[in-house]
Amino acid sequence: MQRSLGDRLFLVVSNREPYVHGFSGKRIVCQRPVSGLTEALDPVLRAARGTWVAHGSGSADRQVTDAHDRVKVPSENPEYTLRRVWLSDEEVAGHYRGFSNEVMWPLCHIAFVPPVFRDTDWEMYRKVNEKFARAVLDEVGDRPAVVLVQDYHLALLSRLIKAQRPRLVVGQFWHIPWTPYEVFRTCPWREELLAGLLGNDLLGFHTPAYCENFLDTTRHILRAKVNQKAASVTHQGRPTLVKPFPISVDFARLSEEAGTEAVRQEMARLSRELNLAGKLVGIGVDRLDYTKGIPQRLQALGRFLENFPAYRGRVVFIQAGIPSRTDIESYQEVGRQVHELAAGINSRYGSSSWQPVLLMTGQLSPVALSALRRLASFCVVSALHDGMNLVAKEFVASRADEDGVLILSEFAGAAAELKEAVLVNPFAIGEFAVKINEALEMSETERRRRMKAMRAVVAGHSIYRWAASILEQLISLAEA
Ligand code: GDG
Repeated sequence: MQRSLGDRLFLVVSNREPYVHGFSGKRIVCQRPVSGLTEALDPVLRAARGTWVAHGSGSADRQVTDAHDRVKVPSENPEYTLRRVWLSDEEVAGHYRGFSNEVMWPLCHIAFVPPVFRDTDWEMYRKVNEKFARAVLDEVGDRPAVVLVQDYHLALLSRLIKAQRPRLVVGQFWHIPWTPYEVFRTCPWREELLAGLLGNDLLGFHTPAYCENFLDTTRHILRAKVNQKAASVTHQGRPTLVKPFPISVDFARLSEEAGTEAVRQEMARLSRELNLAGKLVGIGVDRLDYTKGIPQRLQALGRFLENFPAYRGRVVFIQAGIPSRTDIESYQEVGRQVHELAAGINSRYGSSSWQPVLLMTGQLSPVALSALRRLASFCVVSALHDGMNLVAKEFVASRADEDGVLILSEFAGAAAELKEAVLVNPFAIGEFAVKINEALEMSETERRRRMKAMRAVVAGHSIYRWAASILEQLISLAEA
């Protein structure tokens, strides 16, 4: 990465920051947020020694930044610069909670939760995108730079940056799906959002299907000129390349970490405390989000225990589900559903010595997550719609022992690559229950064959390959 960057600054922009400083009593502590995006990009920034511009959301964030709102991270071993953008409560409410999470998120995911379109949120979304543009332009100054904007919170940003610095190379990666145009056209600000995204020189999605949906949307809504063969779309005389870049994980690190003494000890501790000895363990690891299909997963588990009674008393399903976006009603609702379903299954099938479902709602450490992945006979990813889903790839990366079955939703981007997973339609509960049984009945030889094949896929395309291919594409645009 460093070789291909040369003397160019690599600047990443996202709403969420990779390190959050908060108070614990009087002490300042630094935490990593639970987010696929920051998990994926932090190692890239470390390798590139670049700058990350993001909203400073921690209560102690201002205490650790300098006069230019910058702090070096990670604090114990500084490798790159984090430039914080300060947002008022009102801006966060309109931009993040309102427009980003109640319009863009449901609009781009087919999870049957309708978007809530409010003019005031849209105004705030525009305002905050302008604020980010000022911070980026200030960071870049006159330097040669490659800018990589992240995600759906900043759909208008690239166009704003390019309006000031037309020669700057700007790309954007969209971490969530792009829905068919028939869905996207319901958005009252569809033209502005699309024009904002077409301010990019390069726009990346996880899969070819999302790229096609996007191109189709621009053709229908903006009457933009699409060149399928060149994977490009031209609007108001400006071309944007639209390409798939399936995101990944740090395979080598996860694979190695899984074999460490710390993880072995954590496996023993969890096994003891959760009474897992002699049990077949299943896991789910998700933010409590309605797109992740957690209620469907629990329903399928209930059906499985109903239809395959021989497994009663033998299977423990651990759902790590950290609360997310809890100020939005649809998120509170999914949290309630998950708790009710887990309690229902436990009271119906459980006994004084065995609870089939264990919910863990606190934030887990990387070591604990690694231990859970190693303890599992099967991991369930049952998203109703998911850009990629890193949990699936993390599970595969952690299984250096080449065992364990991945049950994966057909509607997660990861299904396009992890073809040796047991694929499910999470809406089809009966079929899903049968797949859980299939996973548990699978022979060791077959489990190993599948896991080996999936490990080869993830190892061959780690997060560094992902970043390098986007960067190479951006640099070749810069040099063109
Ligand atoms: C978006 C897209 C895309 C989860 N629970 C805990 C925890 N996690 C970690 C997981 C994983 C990350 O959070 C979640 O990543 P995902 O990819 O599953 O999902 P999103 O947050 O929705 O991410 C997604 C991603 O962006 C990247 O492009 O794959 O499709 O929606 O790393 O392990 N981590 C900790 N405690 C938990 O309880 N520490």
